[in-house]
Amino acid sequence: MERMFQNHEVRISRTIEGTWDFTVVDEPEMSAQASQSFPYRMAVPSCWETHPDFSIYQGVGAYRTIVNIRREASVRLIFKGISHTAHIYWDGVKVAQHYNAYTAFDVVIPDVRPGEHTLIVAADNRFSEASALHIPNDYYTYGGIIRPVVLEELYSPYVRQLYFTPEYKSGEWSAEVRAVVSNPNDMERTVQVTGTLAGIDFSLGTVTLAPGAEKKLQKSFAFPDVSSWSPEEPSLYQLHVRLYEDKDTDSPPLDDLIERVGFRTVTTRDGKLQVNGKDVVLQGFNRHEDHPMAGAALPVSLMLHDLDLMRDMGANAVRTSHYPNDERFLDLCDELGFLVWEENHARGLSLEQMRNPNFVWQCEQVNREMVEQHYNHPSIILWAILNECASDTEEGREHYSRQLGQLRALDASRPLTFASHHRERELCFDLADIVSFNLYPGWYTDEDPKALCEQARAWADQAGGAGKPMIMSEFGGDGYYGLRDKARMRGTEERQADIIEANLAAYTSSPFLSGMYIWQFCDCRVTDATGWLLSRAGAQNSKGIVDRYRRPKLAYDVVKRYFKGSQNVISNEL
Ligand code: ADA
Repeated sequence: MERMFQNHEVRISRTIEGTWDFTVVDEPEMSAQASQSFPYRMAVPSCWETHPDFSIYQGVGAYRTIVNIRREASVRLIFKGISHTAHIYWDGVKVAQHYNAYTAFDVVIPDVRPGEHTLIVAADNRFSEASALHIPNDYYTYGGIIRPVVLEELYSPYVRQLYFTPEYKSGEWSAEVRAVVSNPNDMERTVQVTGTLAGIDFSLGTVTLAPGAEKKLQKSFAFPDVSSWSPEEPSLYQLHVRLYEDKDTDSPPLDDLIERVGFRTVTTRDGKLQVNGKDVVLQGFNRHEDHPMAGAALPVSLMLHDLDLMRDMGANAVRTSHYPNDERFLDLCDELGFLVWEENHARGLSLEQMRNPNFVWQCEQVNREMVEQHYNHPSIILWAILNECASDTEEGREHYSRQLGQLRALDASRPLTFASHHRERELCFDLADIVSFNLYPGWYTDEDPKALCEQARAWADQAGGAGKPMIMSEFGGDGYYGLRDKARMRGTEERQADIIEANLAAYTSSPFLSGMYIWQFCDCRVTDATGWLLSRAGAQNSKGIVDRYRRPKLAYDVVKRYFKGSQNVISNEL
């Protein structure tokens, strides 16, 4: 299942799950050669590292399956995530290519005959100059079809995308609904677009589409009787948009799309962050999509287990470090009322790495796809970019400025931030709505967390961040699961618990903070390489509060004590 709710009542849509034929090849195009054999079976979705023969394989993996089309249609394939570069072949012909593991892409194949067709997906997870964002790093770039694949049969214009923007004014909810309608056919079509939300029927109007054209329709409507979405009561509604033949809404609809939405606002005011006008303090975790048995392709049960553990510790927030997450995880956050910081894909890129000729377009694409695809999740309250990149340089600043501008143009309804480790050298705080610091007192430095946090506030104030809310976006320390010692030396669970305690004691008692995210929820696999960062013992980042199998370390109860003990909603205004 590709989402946690049904997306269509009219459109014929199915996920192509199960096992596909699999092989490894030297280069993607070899996968579509008629002579190519596929001796393995591989689960879809999954990471190939979970197969015993490919646990450390980096290269090209080719997947093949046969799909059956019942009657002539345009076929739309949606790939929710292929790591990291995808090459798609339909009946031996290349139809699409896409970079980045963490965002979806689609391809429409017109006039597909009824019968059997061969779909081949070549996934490439090699590091090279062609990839500016997937690089050797402090997390692992897995290989394969890591998120669901959806096949849709289109017989008419279709609703490609919906955007829902709630607004609260004079004590009442309204919302702007924007529909993007596409015509995959080779003749002009005129369709009517209607919708339903919370029992209210509305019309978005009529649109005429030339062959291959796409148009947007948008209108605002009042929804007087809905309940707000909030962390305490995450009320969700189905937004169901249907297409009809022009002037003929009595006939059955031609197409439909269902989104699930929530009514809430996010604002920043007086140096604080508000959800529905109430000041909130985010208390949560940085989380990598990583599990020893599943790699980056966690099944829904394990995603939910992660959120259940976070909730058990009293967390109300999660940061999708350092890339856009699986939509099903975001769906679960919508359902459970988690507040999500979602960020684009980048971690710790130096200025030299940002000069990769592919950096600009690859960032532009991941930013656009992240916002377009995840726009409707009420749980997402912040967008962020470029974790720990070169925001301390004038040249880096140009990238931060352009990317934050791009996000603002795509979505004016959410505040923007980025996580900085540049301390007093930071040059970009004036560009963001919220200032966020990654600082590791007690681990990488010997500083006192409270004094450092106050110092960080002063740095932000001097560097263009005055009056903006502030978040401690990363802090923590290594704790090797099972390594316990009364001496509490570095790396023991005891020492990690001490570091977490000192940091949480400081931040939960700092009234000027709007949030804190522990680094990190679970231990994660990292690139196995040399160099100070990547030579991590066991090729894993061991700063998890639970280990890779989600077994709690000693720090778990410390977090629980602090997160459950403090009040995360400070005032009630709405
Ligand atoms: C950084 C970075 C994380 C992780 C962490 C650490 O701040 O953003 O991805 O590498 O440090 O464990 O050192």
